[in-house]
Amino acid sequence: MVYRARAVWLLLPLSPFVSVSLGRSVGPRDPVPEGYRAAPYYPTPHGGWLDSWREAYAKAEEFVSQMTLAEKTNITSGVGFWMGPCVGNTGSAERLGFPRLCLQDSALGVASADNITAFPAGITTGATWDKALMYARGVAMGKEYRGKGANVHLGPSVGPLGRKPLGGRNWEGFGSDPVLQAKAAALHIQGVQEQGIIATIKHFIGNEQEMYRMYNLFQPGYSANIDDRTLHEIYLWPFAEAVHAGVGAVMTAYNAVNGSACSQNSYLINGILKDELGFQGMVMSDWLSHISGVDSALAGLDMNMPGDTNIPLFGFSLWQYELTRSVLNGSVPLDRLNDMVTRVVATWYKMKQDKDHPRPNFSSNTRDREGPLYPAALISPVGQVNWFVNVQEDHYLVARQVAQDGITLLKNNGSLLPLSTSSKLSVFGTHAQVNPAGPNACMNRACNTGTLGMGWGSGVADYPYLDDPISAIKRRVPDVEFHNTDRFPSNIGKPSPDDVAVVFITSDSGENSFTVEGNHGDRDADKLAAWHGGDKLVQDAAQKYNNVVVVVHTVGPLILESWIDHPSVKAVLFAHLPGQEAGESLTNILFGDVSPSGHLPYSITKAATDYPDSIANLRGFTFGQVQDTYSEGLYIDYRSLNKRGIKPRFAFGHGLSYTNFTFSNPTIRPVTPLSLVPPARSSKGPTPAYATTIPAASEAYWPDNFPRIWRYLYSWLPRNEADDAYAIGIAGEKKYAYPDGYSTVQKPGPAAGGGEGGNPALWDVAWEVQLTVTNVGGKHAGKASVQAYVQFPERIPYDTPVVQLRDFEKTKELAPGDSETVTLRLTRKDVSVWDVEVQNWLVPGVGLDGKVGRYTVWIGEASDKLFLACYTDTGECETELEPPV
Ligand SMILES: *[C@@H]1O[C@H](CO)[C@@H](O)[C@H](O)[C@H]1NC(C)=O
Ligand SMILES: *[C@@H]1O[C@H](CO)[C@@H](O)[C@H](O)[C@H]1NC(C)=O
Ligand SMILES: *[C@@H]1O[C@H](CO)[C@@H](O)[C@H](O)[C@H]1NC(C)=O
Ligand SMILES: *[C@@H]1O[C@H](CO)[C@@H](O)[C@H](O)[C@H]1NC(C)=O
Ligand SMILES: *[C@@H]1O[C@H](CO)[C@@H](O)[C@H](O)[C@H]1NC(C)=O
Ligand SMILES: *[C@@H]1O[C@H](CO)[C@@H](O)[C@H](O)[C@H]1NC(C)=O
Ligand SMILES: CC(=O)N[C@H]1CO[C@H](CO)[C@@H](O)[C@@H]1O
Repeated sequence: MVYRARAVWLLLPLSPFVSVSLGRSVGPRDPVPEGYRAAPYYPTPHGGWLDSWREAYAKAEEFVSQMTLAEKTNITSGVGFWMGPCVGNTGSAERLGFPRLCLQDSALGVASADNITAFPAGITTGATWDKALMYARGVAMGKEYRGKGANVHLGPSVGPLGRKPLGGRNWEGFGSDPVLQAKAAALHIQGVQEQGIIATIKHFIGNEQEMYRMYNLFQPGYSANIDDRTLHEIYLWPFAEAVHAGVGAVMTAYNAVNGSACSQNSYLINGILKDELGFQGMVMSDWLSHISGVDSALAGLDMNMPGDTNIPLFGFSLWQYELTRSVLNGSVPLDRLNDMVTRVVATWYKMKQDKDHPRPNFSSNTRDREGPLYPAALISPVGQVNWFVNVQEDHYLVARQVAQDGITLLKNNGSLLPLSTSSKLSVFGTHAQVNPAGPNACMNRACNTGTLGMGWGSGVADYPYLDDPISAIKRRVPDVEFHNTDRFPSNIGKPSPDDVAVVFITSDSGENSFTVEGNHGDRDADKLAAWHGGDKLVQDAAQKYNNVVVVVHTVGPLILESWIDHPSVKAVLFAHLPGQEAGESLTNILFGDVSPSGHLPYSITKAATDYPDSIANLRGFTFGQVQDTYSEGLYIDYRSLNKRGIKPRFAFGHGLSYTNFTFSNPTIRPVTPLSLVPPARSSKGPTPAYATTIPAASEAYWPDNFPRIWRYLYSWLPRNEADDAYAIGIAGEKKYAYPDGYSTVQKPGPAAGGGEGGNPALWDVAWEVQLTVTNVGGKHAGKASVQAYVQFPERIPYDTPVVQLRDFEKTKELAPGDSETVTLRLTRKDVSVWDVEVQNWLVPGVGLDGKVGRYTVWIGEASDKLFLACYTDTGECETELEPPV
């Protein structure tokens, strides 16, 4: 979420999040369907038991043991909406040298800042299928966050995962498959965190539509009802991989899971995330989703953002001074607060932010040099807030490479592409040109005017510039004819047979804090049709021209049936959401400087109804809590289509090139022998130990004559209130009404855990497949995408999707005739299923004799172009096979 505080009137507490703190009893609700249950899981596992975090925790322990109660509760909470330079600002412990932390959107660049790079969106990055680029984009973004003095990058996003094609924020993530999301996220995190910036994986979990996601006065946020196996094998998978990559922070989702809000769901945070996945960093709430004080702390939340209750700007918080009170009165054990604060401080040490980390030198509230330091205070001290530090370096190159290598050629009949710069070109569509009012004219990009480089909402950044397609085309073909309209002009003369029309169409979506042309975040109005009559524009152009190239800027799949088979529509390029480098990245492809090498990060069906209702449609209004039940289980996107034998128009992973590749000489090699059940985990190492007695009330007293800022959130209490709370705590008679299943006894942790992301043995490489990729096209250089899908053995006691993506690689640019050897890996987890009875990852192919049965590793360029397979039982590989789907 989040807006820029452009004007003081915006600060009036007329927030679009009109909602109140409802505590734990949240209003009338439709019952959660039978069988879905949010089980209690207490207490929060202490952080610090893993070697990889040992040093950071040792430093944190030393540090935290010197902190007072009010210092501790100061840094586990924001200080209020619009109370500092960033979208989230924590309190500080200045006495000890701990700064206010700056948390900043978005997943595609530093939001609301100048002189940054507006990178291509996640979905475009996913479409590159290029690990090196996923990492490089993360490195560049991390450098920009650091240069601006931020501490925490609020990305990457893997939830939504893309279950529903209409979902509003799918474009912030990398595509509708857990493995594509997971590998992209892990590489992004690695790139960002190597720059000393804490990455945040979000939104945990089940945030697959925008509509009804939030709790408010009248209605709880919807409940995503997810069964255990589906959670593990689909939605949790990228989070597990992110934790395995050492991610420093996790943001919870607005919605509920199994009826319990994600910001206070003890099973999810304490159980799944912190115990099973062994997450050692900090868990924050999404903005203004904090609805309980004591309960959320017990459920494992470590930081509330931006600090306010869910009606912001009144100066009220459920933590800060209230958390101080809850510790003094004995309701939140000091042990829990110590763990919360240790997690925050350890994460800060882990990214080495104690060493010369810059302070924020930008303001997300204004672009002026000077401005209020605390805009929400109305009467605020004023000072310099922007230093206009240019952090771009040469990152436009990475941005352009991602935009270019994400461009996905879906169709190229008669090899119309690449175009010659001497062809007579006519360009149609308003989306070829930047918004005439400027690329940032709409707040949070909440309009679809001009070139579409990103969706809308909090997941955006300001464009430093937008290299639009028409400018880039004009640089190549100066006398191009541009028809800046979405209605086909009636006065077009008869084109000659070789003339080419290039038609730009779009589909947009975003966060539901804004409605654009009737779309409430999700694509609920335009659905899977192109906006602004784009499909008609293509049809009209195809009536007139023999050669039509369609360029699609889109947040996700569209239904293309009204024109895709038209003989004049020869070429279709999905350019996804290219960010600032929309122009040259496209012309490099259009005119053949490079071959397209993007592949679809989702399937494009022939009809919206090719998916079951639970995926195809958004959950609409009901009184009470909207129930979004994942009745399709594992079967989303291609898993669903393959199961039901429905051929999509373009399959997941599809993408053409100007050249052709062959895959040859496949070999498979067992690496680590597998057992049915993973080897036993090791037990938890020691964690920091602190005194657990209730601290003195004086640690919470307001200092005398403190110059407080109106509505700013502080962690101190008036002397009498601190004393009263302390008296209750020490007497210990009045007990908090703890939730069912509450306990303070640390658990050894589940068998499936043991390391970051789960049992470390899950990442043992089980098989390695190698093959040779050769460019046999003869004319154009190009990069090939190599995708590995696993098919589970027959006759196992689990229903598994026909094929599931498990690894992918992209070759370097291969000149005609050139080859590259590509290696793909399958881990133990890749060949396991989550057994809900055993509560562990089992390798169902392992028989009673200990031998591993036949897993088939299918290799190809797309999920429906799998002509080559290797078998784990015989160690043989075959080529020229019939694809399994
Ligand atoms: C939701 O309920 C299902 C069915 O009881 C259960 O398998 C699953 O673990 C629950 N998930 C969470 C996160 O509580
Ligand atoms: C909490 O943070 C604020 C803002 O940085 C600071 O003014 C205040 O002194 C801090 N409180 C404590 C107890 O350190
Ligand atoms: C302690 O304070 C918290 C925060 O105000 C409150 O929710 C809780 O009920 C209090 N506990 C007791 C035992 O009074
Ligand atoms: C970028 O920084 C320069 C100063 O280095 C400043 O003049 C310019 O206005 C900034 N750009 C934007 C878009 O704010
Ligand atoms: C491809 O073009 C040929 C003529 O060049 C035409 O016969 C055929 O129908 C076209 N196919 C499609 C799918 O448009
Ligand atoms: C690639 O292979 C296809 C199918 O064999 C063929 O039709 C096409 O002409 C080839 N393209 C190139 C550029 O070699
Ligand atoms: C508040 C702050 O630290 N601002 C710094 C931002 O970066 C510029 C350039 O490095 C410094 O001059 C400012 O002091």
